[in-house]
Amino acid sequence: MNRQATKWFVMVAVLITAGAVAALSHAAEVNLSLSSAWVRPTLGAGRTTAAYLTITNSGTAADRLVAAEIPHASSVEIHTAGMEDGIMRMRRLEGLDIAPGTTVPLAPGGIHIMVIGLSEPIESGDEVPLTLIFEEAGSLTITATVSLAPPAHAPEPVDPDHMGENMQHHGH
Ligand SMILES: [Cu+2]
Repeated sequence: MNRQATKWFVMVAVLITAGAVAALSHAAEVNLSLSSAWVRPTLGAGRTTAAYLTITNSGTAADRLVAAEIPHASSVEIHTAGMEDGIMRMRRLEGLDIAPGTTVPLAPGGIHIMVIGLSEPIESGDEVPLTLIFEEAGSLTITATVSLAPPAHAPEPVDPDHMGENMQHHGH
């Protein structure tokens, strides 16, 4: 090969390699699974509650939770909770990033699915379909058990002092 030909050969090789890398990155996949879903029963006349679960992305691409649905709820929001000035406060999130290779626990005292304006009460022992909508994976539905306390294998509460009725779910 003369010098000019070598130069072209290298250039073509670089382009082919770049193409292969691009093809590989396009092959990156989201592989989401949902587990340990539970929702608190409504209490008395209250029609607002919270749902929790574990989201695992065992794929190689990121995804983002952007919405959630539960039957008979007027709205369902993604919330985060935390202590601010000694008071447990909740804040609405526009979305929740699920990085590849991570498990994201939604648990009391932390990120949760806020269920607002149920048209009928839900009681312990019921089962409720919880649908999560992701940018890449689309809609995924899991059956959530209605329970006052986290079922076995559910993510640990973020802050046990602020579980249950201590958590203010109104006025936000
Ligand atoms: Cu909330």
